[in-house]
Amino acid sequence: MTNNKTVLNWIKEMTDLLNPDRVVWIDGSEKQLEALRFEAVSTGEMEKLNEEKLPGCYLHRTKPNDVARVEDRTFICTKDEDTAGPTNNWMAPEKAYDMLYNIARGTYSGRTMYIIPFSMGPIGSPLAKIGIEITDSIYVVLNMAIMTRIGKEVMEVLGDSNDWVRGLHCKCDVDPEKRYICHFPEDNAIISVNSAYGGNVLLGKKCFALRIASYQGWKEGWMAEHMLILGLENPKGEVKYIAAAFPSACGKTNLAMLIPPEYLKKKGYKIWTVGDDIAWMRIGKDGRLYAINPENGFFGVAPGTNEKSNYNALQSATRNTIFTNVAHNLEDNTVWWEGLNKDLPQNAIDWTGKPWDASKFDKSDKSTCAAHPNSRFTAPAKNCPCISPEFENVEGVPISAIVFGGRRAKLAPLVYQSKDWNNGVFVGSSMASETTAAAAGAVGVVRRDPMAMLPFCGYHMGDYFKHWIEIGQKLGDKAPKIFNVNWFRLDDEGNFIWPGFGDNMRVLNWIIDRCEGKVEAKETAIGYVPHAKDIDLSNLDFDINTLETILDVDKQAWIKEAEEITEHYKKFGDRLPAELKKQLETLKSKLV
Ligand code: GTP
Ligand code: SPV
Ligand code: MN
Repeated sequence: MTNNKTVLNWIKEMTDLLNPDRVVWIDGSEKQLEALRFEAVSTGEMEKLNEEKLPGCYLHRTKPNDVARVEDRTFICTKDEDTAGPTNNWMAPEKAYDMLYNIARGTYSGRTMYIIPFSMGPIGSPLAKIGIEITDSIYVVLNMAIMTRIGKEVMEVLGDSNDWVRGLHCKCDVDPEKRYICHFPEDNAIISVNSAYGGNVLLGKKCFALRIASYQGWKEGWMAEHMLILGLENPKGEVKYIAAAFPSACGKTNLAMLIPPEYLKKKGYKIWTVGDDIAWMRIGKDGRLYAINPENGFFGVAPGTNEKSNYNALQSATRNTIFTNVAHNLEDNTVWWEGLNKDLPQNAIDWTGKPWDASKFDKSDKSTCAAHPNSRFTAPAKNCPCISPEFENVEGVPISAIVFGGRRAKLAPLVYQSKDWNNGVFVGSSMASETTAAAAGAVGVVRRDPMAMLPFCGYHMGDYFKHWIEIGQKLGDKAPKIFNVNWFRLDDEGNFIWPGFGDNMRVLNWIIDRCEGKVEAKETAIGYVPHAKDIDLSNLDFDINTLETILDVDKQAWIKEAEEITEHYKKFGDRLPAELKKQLETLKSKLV
């Protein structure tokens, strides 16, 4: 498929190492993909679902020990340990290559090696980047075919260039003890062994588009961020774009595909989805910040997705979709998950492959769930009813607002605006969130997750903050405004106070109004907080006094928070930008 020497040499080296029985180049043709689907079904790797209800859809189960990203086994392998920084696991490159090649050696024997050329971003776009993933998993090939642009054309665009990312994936024995997800930003290389779960093995996604790309962006003057991108259309037909960073399983897909409340919809408000997980952003010719979504599909959380919470995601997953670790409803050969609807399937197989007993289901006990809490759908972006007309725009869309957010049962107000760019960088750098099922480990623990990039930043986070500050300096007065949101405040009984989902539109409208200078706000120690009357609560059964409680800035609680941020900042030592130190001091002085 190519004469590119750098590619052919690498393939030769990998073939010698892995010893496959067969080598297959993925050309991107529907014929080849269909043959692979057929093969995966015949070996039991995937199950074909009801062709009438879910055309072109398949179900896959991973091993129970392999259901989420493994952050403690994820490494940044730079020559200097300091380049990886205090928030990443580090391994010396020679040691890592040695160990990984020993694990991978000969593991493709009796198997087929698939070579997937893929483009992150529209093929040929000046903002796009190319990768090649080698894998022994058909599941990976078929997911990559949805999540990225793949095939022959990618190799044509690459030509003789050496500017591409080498991705090696080996399923091996899916042994958690030998599972490693390693990144070599200085070599443009990724090696992932002993896993078959999405975030660990779809190497275009977190591994390339965030960990490697964040490093590239640092070197080349752009940004790779864990952000959704949406367009908000007002009744005049004007569209403003917002990029938002929330940690894993904290609502990016939901916000990106939001349907406004009925009365706002009638007025003419509409949301367009550009991306739901990753944004690559750079300064455009006019000096504004432009973003593209490097992906071509959605790898979305299934549980909780339903007609009401996220109609557009559900629609996206009605055809040509791969479901992973959801329940198999044998009644009609479809899928089910907690929160899809109230009809608990009476004849179903749970995500571990065992018959599911609906009578024992207890929402609060995860072990009784039919679908894994991190079960996912892989759906083509073009299926999404609200996909933005700008989705394929090679220049990207201009960003008016950047929004940070996380899960905070207490403290963080529903929404506030930072005072300026550097203050916004401070807000992002100090954000915290309760952990979710998207990564292996404890769930519900508050941790600092700067810019929602803690598990995804491919270099020293102090340098990453500095990079943000420098981008802001270049943008000057054309910089997007920076906000923080929290949909997840809980009452004393543990219920979410804010209705969330579609009603988040009310908050987005305030954000855009602030960007356009159309609405006043209350200045507080942490930033500009809305006057409760300015959040439109029309046609909503939600009391303005309750809204006041979630807009409140509790000084005592923030004093404690500032102390925790001080601790958090200590990790970065002298790589913490002076601008951020100053921001923290200013906050403290305003809280006394
Ligand atoms: P990743 O794909 O892991 O990066 O996750 P994500 O950030 O795209 O999260 P997603 O939109 O899939 O939402 C994850 C969970 O948060 C789901 O269970 C949603 O139901 C829930 N969620 C999303 N938005 C809201 C909201 O506004 N309020 C509440 N209470 N829950 C929400
Ligand atoms: C996340 O965890 O942020 C995801 C899913 O988007 S994964 O691809 O597994 O990283
Ligand atoms: Mn994500």
